[in-house]
Amino acid sequence: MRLKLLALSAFLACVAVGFSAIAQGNAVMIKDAWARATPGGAQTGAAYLTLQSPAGDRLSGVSTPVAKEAQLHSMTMENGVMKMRQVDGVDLPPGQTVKLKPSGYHIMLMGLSKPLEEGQTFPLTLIFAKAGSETVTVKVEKVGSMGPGGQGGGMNMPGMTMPMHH
Ligand SMILES: [Cu+2]
Repeated sequence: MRLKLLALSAFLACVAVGFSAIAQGNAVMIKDAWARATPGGAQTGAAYLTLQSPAGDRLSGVSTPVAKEAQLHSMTMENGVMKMRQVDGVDLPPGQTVKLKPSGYHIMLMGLSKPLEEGQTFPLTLIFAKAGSETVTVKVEKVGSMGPGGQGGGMNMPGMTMPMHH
């Protein structure tokens, strides 16, 4: 019983830490910001995170000091081929959790000043239409990770290493 309680409070503590970026009012909840390590001399990386806006908002821009340019991209399957495209924003419907993740919306980091290495962190600034800008810390996970904390690391989806249109 005591053990169970301990486990529960540890879980709650994790949840609390995960959501510690919550502020009042229009603020957008941002959590699980992570990126994939970039192999070799790759100059392009991708970052992902989870967003929720109680009032509804729109993610309209991103920037980071580690890359020349950060863009919002969508990824869709077309005729069995993964295609990604730049989008000018990602809508955050009120109260809905929006996950930027591999195979969906993502933040493309173009022109990395140096490779992203597993275990590293870097700042990423998100610009919201209503909430203004918010800077979060992105944690770098393994090459090929499918989620924060290295979920599914090592799983290699051939379609995910896409040829860059740059
Ligand atoms: Cu992309």
